[in-house]
Amino acid sequence: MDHSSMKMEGMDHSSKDMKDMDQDKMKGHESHSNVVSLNNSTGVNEVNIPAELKRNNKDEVVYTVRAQKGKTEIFDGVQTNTYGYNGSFLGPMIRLEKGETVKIRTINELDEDTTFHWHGLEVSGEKDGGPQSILKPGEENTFEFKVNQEAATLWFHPHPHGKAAEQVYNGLAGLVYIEDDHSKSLGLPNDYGKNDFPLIFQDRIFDDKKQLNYSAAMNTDGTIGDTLLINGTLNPKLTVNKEKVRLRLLNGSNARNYTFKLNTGDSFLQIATDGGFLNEPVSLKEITLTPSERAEIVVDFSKIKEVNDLALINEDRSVLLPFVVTDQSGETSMVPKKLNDLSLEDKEMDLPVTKKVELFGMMDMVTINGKKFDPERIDFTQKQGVTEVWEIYNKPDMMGGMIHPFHIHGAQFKVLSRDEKKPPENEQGWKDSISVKPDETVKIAVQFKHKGIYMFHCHILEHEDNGMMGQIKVE
Ligand SMILES: [Cu+2]
Repeated sequence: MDHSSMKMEGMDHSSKDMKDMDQDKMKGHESHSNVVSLNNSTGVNEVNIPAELKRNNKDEVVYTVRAQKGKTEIFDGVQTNTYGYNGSFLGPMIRLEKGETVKIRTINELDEDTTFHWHGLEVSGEKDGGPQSILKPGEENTFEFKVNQEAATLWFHPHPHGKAAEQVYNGLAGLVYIEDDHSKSLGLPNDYGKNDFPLIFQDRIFDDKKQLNYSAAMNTDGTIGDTLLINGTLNPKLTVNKEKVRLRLLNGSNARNYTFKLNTGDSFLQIATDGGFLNEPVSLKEITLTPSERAEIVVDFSKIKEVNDLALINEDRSVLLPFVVTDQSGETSMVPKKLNDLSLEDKEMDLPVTKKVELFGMMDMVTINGKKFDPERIDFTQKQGVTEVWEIYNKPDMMGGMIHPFHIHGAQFKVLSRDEKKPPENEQGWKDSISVKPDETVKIAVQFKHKGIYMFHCHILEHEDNGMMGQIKVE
């Protein structure tokens, strides 16, 4: 096709006015440069594994998802007011198979507006559950779609404008697993809750009555807590056998970034990014996930020598998840050398940049291309099925700036470059969210399979609620 006819959309950010500032004087935002540590997990509670949601009907695949209020015993003997899907806190895991047609019935049983957003799912705009798809209290909506993307770990959460952060904080988040023939043939650990575990990391602040008081905890620059919940479990531990174990990590926090590593310094294999398998497993000693990013990793507990006091820890060595390793040797699952065949060096590399996104600001003064979200404004247009290169630039501010995790609805994209350099190996897979550091430029190749209006935004949920969001119309 003729690329010269494609017009540039977005901001011309050729003048990097902050470039000349003394780097030493650039300090990050206080709450993000000096992040409060998480309390160490004491490991007294086995981590809760979300139930797999049952299909309602044998002949057609129908799932029902209800957003509800409830009370949850997070602390022994204390009832905490929480939100959940089909339960009082968080949600179930919904398993989808590539190629099948699925109906999902969504019901709002809250006493406030909400939406059901399918993060990472490639569906048309009106099924995506963005802020334009409000369900009022008592309302429901059923939508049907064909699963048309490869195996991946996705998730769902609310997206009402200005209220997304609070509703997620209160507990609305669930998992979507997509499986396909290829994923089932690989021999990877896939026994749910036995050697294949989802781990949703969320930090919270509890008040002295052990309640989630969002308005008291809220930070306009991103709410950060001192208490870690994994799958809603306080002080979690995970019991595993001496075998290869697949951990599907989801950063479900409002704003906190995590750098996961084993306290022994042992390495692990990353096998999947947000939207599918990497071409080959990547051996890592640590991995950073910003809000909404996922990674599937495989830890071989049969190869780790020091299993006493073994734990998954954060960058600052706070203990996130102690492991209890049994003497039992496990299944003979494997990690094949070849997992996918995504090409990154092909024609996309030569496409011109046709969308420019400039992320800027802090607190409630956050913008994209100098503008705040306006539901009446379409910021970009793109043709269905046509790949365009988006350039995302994180413009520093007087304080230096902070990482913004940039997310596009309705599409999985490829990362072409970070500051004109090849992305790290573990980002050379399908992504729907990408961290962008201050003064960094990230180029991505984006193609939408479906039509409709989609959001793109910062996934620090308070930034999103404060208007760091735009809309693209795919025609
Ligand atoms: Cu942001």
